[in-house]
Amino acid sequence: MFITFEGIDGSGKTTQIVKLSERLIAQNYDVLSLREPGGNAISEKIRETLLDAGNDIAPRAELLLFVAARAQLVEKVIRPALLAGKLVICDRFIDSSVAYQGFGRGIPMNEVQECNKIATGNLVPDITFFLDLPPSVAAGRAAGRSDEKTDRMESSGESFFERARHGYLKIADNEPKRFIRLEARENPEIIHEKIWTYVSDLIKKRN
Ligand code: Z5A
Repeated sequence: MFITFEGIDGSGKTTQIVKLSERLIAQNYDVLSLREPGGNAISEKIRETLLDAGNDIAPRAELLLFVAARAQLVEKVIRPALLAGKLVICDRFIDSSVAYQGFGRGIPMNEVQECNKIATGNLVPDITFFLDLPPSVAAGRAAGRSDEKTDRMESSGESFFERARHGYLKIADNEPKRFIRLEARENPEIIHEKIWTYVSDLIKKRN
């Protein structure tokens, strides 16, 4: 089973992935947690390039770097893990490119979708949790982590994140069965229980 998490920076994906994977592991599921861009040596190198605030990267080059990192992760890590029967959880996947490079940067959607298809060989998550948070609230959370330097993507400005959020809401409208919108301002435990209900239902259906 393949589960992904989406949402703008600081929406609580990491928090929820930790809770979900710990609960699944406690029930003896074989869980692999990954992040995008990253999850293997090559994709982590691409991540460094993409997030380095000193790099001036053109929008299409940015898209191609994100999908190159994705192609490596799918081929070398995700597909083998799924074939081995693992439950794979990934922090971001195809929908991030649609939201950020498509809606955020304005790259035509057919180009983004085509790049995603090439990178993944049409692998689509079984379920995706979209933690929906207004960018202004996310910015407040980021300010609470002021020890970290702002990376290249985080420097893109609030209107960019508004467009990305709008993109996510569009995906939620278009794919309501797979792409589940959750209110990210709720208590983390309440969000986790909602996610758990979806995941345990899906596991039951698969067995
Ligand atoms: N990107 C792209 O453009 N295209 C692509 O195809 C892909 C990615 C794959 C990767 O960032 C960047 O790449 C990202 C999108 C772009 N750019 N931005 N901006 P990243 O991997 O470095 O980070 P991130 O994924 O954007 O987010 P994050 O920093 O890891 O945050 P998070 O995981 O969503 O949130 P968190 O760490 O769980 O929580 C943030 C804080 O909020 C923390 O202090 C928590 O304690 C707190 N929190 C969590 N939940 C709650 C609730 N429910 N209430 C209150 N406070 C909470």
